[in-house]
Amino acid sequence: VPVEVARHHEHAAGAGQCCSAVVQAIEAPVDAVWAVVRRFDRPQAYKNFIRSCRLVDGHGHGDGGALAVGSVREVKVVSGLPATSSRERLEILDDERRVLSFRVVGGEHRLSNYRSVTTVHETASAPATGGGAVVVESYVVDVPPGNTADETRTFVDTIVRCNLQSLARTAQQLALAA
Ligand code: A8S
Repeated sequence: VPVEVARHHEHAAGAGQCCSAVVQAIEAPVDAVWAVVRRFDRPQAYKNFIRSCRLVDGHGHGDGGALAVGSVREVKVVSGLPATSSRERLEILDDERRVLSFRVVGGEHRLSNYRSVTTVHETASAPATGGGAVVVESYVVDVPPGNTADETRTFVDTIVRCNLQSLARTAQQLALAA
């Protein structure tokens, strides 16, 4: 992993914050994985806890605007979680190095100041799958009042792991259909 990409995962967790990272191997070409990850306007394509998503503050119009740094999306969360919605701002979208980062800027949930970085890396793989990838997703977040850092990491790691497992299935299907 190039050093300038690895650096994106070095979060400075302040007092009352915690951070962690989840790694997922995917048996699909890196481009198929990145094609799903980069769609800041369509997180529900693989994040099963998201019911719907709409852009609230795109810079410009259409796809280009939706995927520009500074774009803000509002996601509605499925029931059963201690959350109903989240407002998230696109911080980094680097198609060359395959880096996406967003920050939580509002919404009704307990994860204040959540920020994550997702990077997609090419790996050697079985020829049958046409390529292989590894996804690294790291985050930093405030520990909510009444919770410990361990509880917060367990909660968020579970969501992120589910998202990345679903991403693996989605990208593998996409690659098989191509
Ligand atoms: C992501 C990662 C996370 C999303 C969390 C951790 C969230 O959308 C859900 C439940 C919450 O309690 C917080 O990449 C929040 O989406 C599923 C609404 C932010």
